Parts: sequence; C-alpha cells; structure tokens
Amino acid sequence: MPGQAAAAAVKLPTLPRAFPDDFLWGAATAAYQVEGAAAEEGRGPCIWDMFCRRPGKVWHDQCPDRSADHYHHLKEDVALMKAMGLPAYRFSISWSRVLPEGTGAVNTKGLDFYDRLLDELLAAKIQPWATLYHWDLPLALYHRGGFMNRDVAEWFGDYTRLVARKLSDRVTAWMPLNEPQVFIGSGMQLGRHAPGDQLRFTEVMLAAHNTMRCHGRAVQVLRAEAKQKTSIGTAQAGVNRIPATLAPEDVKMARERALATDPDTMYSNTLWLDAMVLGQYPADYLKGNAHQLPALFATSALADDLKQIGQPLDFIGVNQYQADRVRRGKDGKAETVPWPDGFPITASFEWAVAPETMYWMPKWLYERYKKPLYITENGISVRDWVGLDGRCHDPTRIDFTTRYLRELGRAIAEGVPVRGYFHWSMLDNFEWAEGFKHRFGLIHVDYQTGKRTPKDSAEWYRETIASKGRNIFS
Ligand code: PNW
Repeated sequence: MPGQAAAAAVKLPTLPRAFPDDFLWGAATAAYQVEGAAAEEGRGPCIWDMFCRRPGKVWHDQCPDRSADHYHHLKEDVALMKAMGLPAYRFSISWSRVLPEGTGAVNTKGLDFYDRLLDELLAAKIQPWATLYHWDLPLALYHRGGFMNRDVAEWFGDYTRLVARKLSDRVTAWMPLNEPQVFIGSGMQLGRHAPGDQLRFTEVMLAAHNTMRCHGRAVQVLRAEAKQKTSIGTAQAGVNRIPATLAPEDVKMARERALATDPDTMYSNTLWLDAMVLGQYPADYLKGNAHQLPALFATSALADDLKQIGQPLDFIGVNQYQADRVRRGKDGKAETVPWPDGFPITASFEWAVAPETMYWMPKWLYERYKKPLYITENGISVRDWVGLDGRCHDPTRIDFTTRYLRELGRAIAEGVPVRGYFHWSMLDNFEWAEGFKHRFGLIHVDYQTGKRTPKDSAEWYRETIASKGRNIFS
C-alpha cells in the first residue's frame, strides 16, 4: 500500500562459535531396523514381520530378517561408537524379543541381549537412551486388537515394568514412544506401514488415544520402578513449518501452522504434545473432528484418561528431517509455498533440505511447552556405496548435517534449551516400507557380509563431537 512502510524483517540471532560444553551428542537406531535375528533365541514376530510378507508392501519385498545383524555385532558396533567418541546412543527395545506374545512369558535370552548392550555401552562410557516402542507391536497383540484394545495401556505398562526392573539401573533416559504420528497415521489410517490398516478416522483416533494412554502408563511405571534418577520424554515426528521469508507476517503464519492441527490426520505436533504435556487435546482438533470423535470422548472417562496421559515429562524429543514453507497469502490466510525448481532434496521421500526447521521448530515448541528439548533424530539418506578405494565418501551427509546443526546453534544462541542431538542413524538399516533402498548411516553396512565401513561422515562427526561443534561454525 502506498505510504505504508513494509515491516522490518525478523532478525535472527547470530551463530555461536561452538555448542555448549554440556551439549549431548549421540546417534540413534531402532530395534527392528538394525537387529536382524528375527526368529532367533525366542523372539516372537511383530506386526512388521507380517507386513513385510504382504507382497508389494515393502520395496522389492525385502524383510529385515538379518538386516544389519546388530544382534550378532553388538560388541563391534559399540566399539565403532566408542571410536567415534560418541557420548550417547539412542536405541529401542523390541517388545516381542522380551515378551514373544506381548504379555505373559518372558524371553530371558531376549532381555539378556539388552543387558549385554547396556554393559558394553557403559564400559565404553556411552549413555544409553532407550525407546520402548519404535513401531514393532508384537503380532500376538495385534491379534487381540492392538492399539484398538483399551487393555493395550496395561500390556504396555507390564512390558515397561519388566524392562525397567532389568535395565533401569543403567539407562540414562527413556522415551516410551517413537513418532506416534507415523505408526498410527501411516500404519492404521494410510495403510503404508504395518499393520497396513486403512481405518475410518473414528477408529484411528481411538487407537491414537490408546497409544497416548500407553505413553502415560509407561511414564507412571518408569517413575515408580526406575532404579536411578531418570529422565523421561517422548520422541515426536516433527511436523515442520518454516517461514518462506523473514517478513513478520510470514513468520507469524508459519508459527501458527506449526502449532495447528488439520482435521482427519494424525500428522501434527500439538495433537500429541498437547495431550502428553498439557493434558488436553487441542481445541482446534476437537472442533475440526467434532462429527467423528470416538464415543468415549463424550464421556467422563476422557478427563480421567487425559490425567493419565499428561504425566510430567523431563524433555521433549523431536525428530527433524524436512519442512514446508509457509507465508501469508493474499487472503490473509496461511499458504504453503511450493519449493522452487531444482530445490535440493534427499534420496528418501524426496524431502526438501530445510535446515531452518532446526531453528524455528525448537523455538516454537519451547514457547508452547516450556520443556528442555532434544533432537532425537536428524539425518539424510544418501545413495552411498563403498568405493574402489575401500572407503565410503559421503560429502552430502556432512554438508546436510552441517547446515542443520548451524541452525540448531542459532536456536541455542537465542536461549532455547536444546540439550542434545542424535544423528539418524548410527548404522545403515532397514527403512520400513522403503526396505534397504535408503542408507541413513554414519557407518555403511554390507548386508550380505555384515561388514561395517565407517563413512567419511563418521570421522567428521568424531571431529564435531571432539571440537564441540567448532568445525560447524568456522
Ligand atoms: C523416522 N515424516 O521416520 C523414524 O523414526 C525412523 O525409524 C526412520 O528410519 C527415519 O525417520 C527416517 O525415515 C519418519 O513424514 C517418517 O516427516 C516420516 C516422517 C519423519 C520421520
């Protein structure tokens, strides 16, 4: 408008020179993606073992029966982490390895595997960070209704108690669930992940609600059973929005969208975090789905459930990969801005490279929830292979991670309490419906021989950790 000066662009904090001394560096994996040994030593099948055997569901019908065979390479893998100078390792426990039927009889050998893993990690001075559920529901529990069955919260609580009694003397931090957005949304609504269901929203929401009850129950059990002072959080799929420009109205719109929900979908930050941290479902979600909420939502049971779901948490973990760009549209509403021709994408899912998500999302999540944050996953799939020189050169991963960590440094410079970062992934592994197509590891794995080859990025990460990230900002 003539005469009206454009508002000054939002000013970003300048980059620091290093990460804080007590910043925690780590790398992550998940049981089903790396362990292999699918039918060994008493492990029961999980929903992914069933899903992988449905033709056409996984790329080239691949099954991770062996995968990176971490189950048999435990000592070697921890030695590789030690050589990297890794201070923390995030892994998950396979429910059906310790309880083959999901409830009842314990598989001692399965539990022993995690026992040995923890001993190795502690001997290498690596902090163990444990996820209790990274998408591998025991198949026997799916047969009993899985997350549709209200009893699932007690099943999960019993599993948590068993694990806590055996392992909590050594685990530093716990995350009951990894990315419920994805395992409920893609698994039960979209049918792209195990168990492959395509249910109506009402049923999906009931499953989501029961999933959150699992989370709350597990937090209660961990607080009661933990044998040492423990830190409990959650690992969420960041549903990320970044401003298309630094114009104040674009920043405002992106923030609004990052903290909003859309009806019909499990993909948002606030559906899950409002329930887990604030003990309530977001009003926009209840309104947008008012015509299709489970009957339970109209009863007094809901308030009791939310009390259980909203257990005090010590931190929020977010997994950060990609983002959408948002601006204020002509009608004054938020609109998604298409990426320009030739924009950089990663090998997996053609995700946009959007480092700014590491600045904006922690900042906004902190403003809403006032909890310390960890980046519980961040990384990139690259079409890596071992070269003729016997080494695995992955400059793209180094460049990607440098860009993302710079923006995380910006958030920390502004005072956002981001306490640590876990790279996804420690090892190449099974990428769910994408099979072995994608390689996310700092360490290359030859799935035929089990041979590990640390990539250039593993050496780079070692230098990053040792220099507290000074190499990132110089
Ligand atoms: C995460 N998204 O999945 C999982 O926690 C890992 O198991 C997985 O290997 C890794 O990211 C890489 O894909 C995601 O749609 C799935 O934004 C989907 C999204 C994000 C993360």
